[in-house]
Parts: sequence; structure tokens; C-alpha cells
Amino acid sequence: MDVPLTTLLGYSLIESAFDIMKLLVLVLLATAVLAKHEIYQGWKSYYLGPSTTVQLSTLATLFDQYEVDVLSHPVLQREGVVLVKPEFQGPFTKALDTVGINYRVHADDVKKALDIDDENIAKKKQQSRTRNNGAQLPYDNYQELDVIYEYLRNVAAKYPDTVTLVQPASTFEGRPMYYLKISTTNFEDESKPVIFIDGGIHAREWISPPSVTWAIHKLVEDVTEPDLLERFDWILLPVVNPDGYSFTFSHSRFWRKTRSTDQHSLSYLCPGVDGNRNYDFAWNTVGTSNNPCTDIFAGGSPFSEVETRVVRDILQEYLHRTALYLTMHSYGSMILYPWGHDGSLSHNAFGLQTVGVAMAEVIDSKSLPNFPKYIVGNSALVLNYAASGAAEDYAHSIGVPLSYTYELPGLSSGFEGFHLNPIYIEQVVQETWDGIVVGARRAGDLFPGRK
Ligand code: 0X9
Ligand code: ZN
Repeated sequence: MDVPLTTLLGYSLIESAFDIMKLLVLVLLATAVLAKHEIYQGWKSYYLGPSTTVQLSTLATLFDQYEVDVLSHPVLQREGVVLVKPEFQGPFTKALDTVGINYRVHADDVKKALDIDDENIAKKKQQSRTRNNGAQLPYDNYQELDVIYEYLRNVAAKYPDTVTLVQPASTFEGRPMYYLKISTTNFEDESKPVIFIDGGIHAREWISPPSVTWAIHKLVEDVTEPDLLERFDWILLPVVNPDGYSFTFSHSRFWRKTRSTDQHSLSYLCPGVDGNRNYDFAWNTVGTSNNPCTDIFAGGSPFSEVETRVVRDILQEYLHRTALYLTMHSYGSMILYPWGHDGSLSHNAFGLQTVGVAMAEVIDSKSLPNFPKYIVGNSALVLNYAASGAAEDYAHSIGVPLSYTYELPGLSSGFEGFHLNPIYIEQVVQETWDGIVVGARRAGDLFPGRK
């Protein structure tokens, strides 16, 4: 090959300078990653497999006693995953042994496991940026808030005839909240039932927002069920809690609550309210706490949080024609319905169970063999704990006939790290969409709106 020496020299110099820069970036990245998660030094996580209802009830007491952080609630025949502080690992496992509850270590060193998760995410981030060229929202990795928001703005700009971007409020820390209204008739045809889906109220449940953005994708970008767009008006709010969601990327992977500091005299030390205890339904009566330092702090009053007020206002505005409300959580492979504060059943329990089972059946039929089968039922009965002030109960209490909490799959045997392995994101969002399709059609048949 006849290449001038100067060019060759020039290229190799540029290349090596580039390599040094890449190395520097990697070192900086690694240092930043290592500096994170310090608070989880010495923590361990455990799989728990209670085998009787008595053991399940005992667990609830042990969780309180040993300040256990429950990432995924154990139920009968379904292991859960919990985080335990160093000082309580001895007494907690001893108590488990005493009552005969099966357990095994999930992560022996939570901080190390989180560092590995971060490294994997950073590696994937590089790959997916180049592959997708910023055009579409990638589903091979968990996305930070700015990427999700850019996607929402892009979709609205690209499909102005059907998609409207709404910014109803700003969060406690001043971030915008966004939702999309998707309609072929600009929400003006009052005879159409409305379907409302939200996600990300619990910041650390990372599989939730993509399940909502995928629904957007299927409604406008890759339409395989055109009837759903013709028949319904859709409201999609992928991240109810943007402050908390951002915090799980920047500071603390296991952050669950909002980030407000105005709810209690201790809120500056312990910010945040559990959004799913903040709705005005039997507020702060069961499965909640007045202590802002817990993860189930109900807030100073119902709807103290701007984030839950936004969801309330959407529910109220379209109440007269909302047929189906879904709020996406993780983990557990469950479809849960009211009433979650006492385990009693609503007037529409039969409809809730039937449509819930129909959604679960189609999801299970599309699922992978290593994924658990969906459990459908009343929130409090399935989870074996009652909790008041939850979104799905509030929506149903004001009149939404079909209202569900989805606990999406993840974090059980065969899954890695502290979220569903990113290789399964696409699988989960696709199968969840199949569930949504069935739920929407059933809701439309049962509650067709005004004709
Ligand atoms: O406890 C919750 O808020 C939900 N589980 S999670 O692990 N995602 O935190 C379940 C809510 C169930 N619904 C009611 N209690 N109504
Ligand atoms: Zn949740």
C-alpha cells in the first residue's frame, strides 16, 4: 500500500492520544463508580422462602424489628429478596433459623454487587448510544431521566396529530413532570373510554418506566393493534417520581420515595415520602409510618406530594370515562387489585379478577420458562400485608372500575444484581404490552363509554 509515512505517523499519534483519553475517562468512571454505594458497605441481601402463612406473618414483624429493606416481597411458593444492615444480619438470620424460614444469600457484599451493576450499565450505555444513534429509546438497558424525557419530546414532535406532551407541574426539586396524551380525536370524543398507565412512582423499580414507554412505542411508532388507538384515549406517565428516579442513578440505587424535605421536622435528615402511601384513601391507617426515615412514610397529609397530586388530577379530570388504570411497580410478577388496606373485595371484584386473570394468562403465554407465572388477586391478600394510601385503591375508590398494580417480573432465582438483568427488559416490556392489550380490550367491552 502506498501510504505516506507522515499520514501513518499522524494517525498513530492521534489514535494513541485518543486511547489515552479513553483510558482517562475509564479511570475517572471507575473512580466515580467506586465512590458510590458507600452506605451499603457490609450489607447483605437474602432470598427468603417462607413456606407457611404463619412464617409470612412472622416475617413482617422481623422486617420491622431488624429494619429490613424489602426489595421484593416473599409470598408462598415465591421467594422474595431483602437487604439487611451489617449489625442485624446475625440476629435476623438467627430468628429465621428459629422459626424455620428458608433463606439463602443473594449478594454477600451489596456494595460490590452494586458497583458491578454500575459497571455493566456504563458499558451497555456506550454500546446502545452508538447502536441507536440517539433516534429511538433503547431497551437493552435502563435509561436515565433525560433520555426518557428526550424520547417523550421527540415522539410528541414527530406525531403531532395523535400525541400531546403535557407538563402538568414541576417536582419538589424542580424537574418537569411529563405525560403523553395519545388520541386520534384529540381527546374531544367524549364517548371514548380513557386508559391511564403510570410508572416509576417507586424510584428504584427501574423496569417500570420502560413498560410505559413501550406502550407509547406500540401506540404510535409500531402500531400492530390499530383498534386500540381508534377505540380509546390514552394517558401515559412513565415517571411519576422524577426526583427519586434521578437519585437512584446519581446517589442511592435503593431510593424509593420522593425527595421532598418539607413534610416533617426530620425531613431534612430523611427526605421523601412513599408516593404509594400518599393517596387519599384510608390515608396513613395501615402499612404506613409517621417516621420520615422509613421507606413507607405517608407524608404530612394526603397528597402532600406534587407527584401524587398530578396523578390525582389526571384521574379526576377523566374520571367520567376512565375504564382502566394501571400503575407499574416491581418486582413480583403479580397483578393486584383493591382493596389493599384491608383485603376486602370491592363491588367490582368479579370484573377485577376476570380481567386480571385474562391479562396474566396472555403474559404467561408469552413469557420465558425462567420467569415466574403471574399471580392475580387482592393486593393485601396476595402480598400478605395491608397498606393504605396506594394509587390503585384511590383510583378505584373514586370510581375507576378497573384499577391494578402490576408488580413486574424480576429479582428472583436466576436474575442477577439488583434489577432484572437488562437482557430481559425487552422481553418484559413486550409481554407486559400483551397484557395491556388484553386489559384494554376487556375494559372497552365492559365499560364502552357513552354511545
Ligand atoms: O407496597 C407497595 O406500595 C407495592 N409494592 S412495592 O414492592 N412495589 O412497593 C404494592 C401496593 C399494593 N397495593 C395496595 N396496597 N393497595
Ligand atoms: Zn413499588
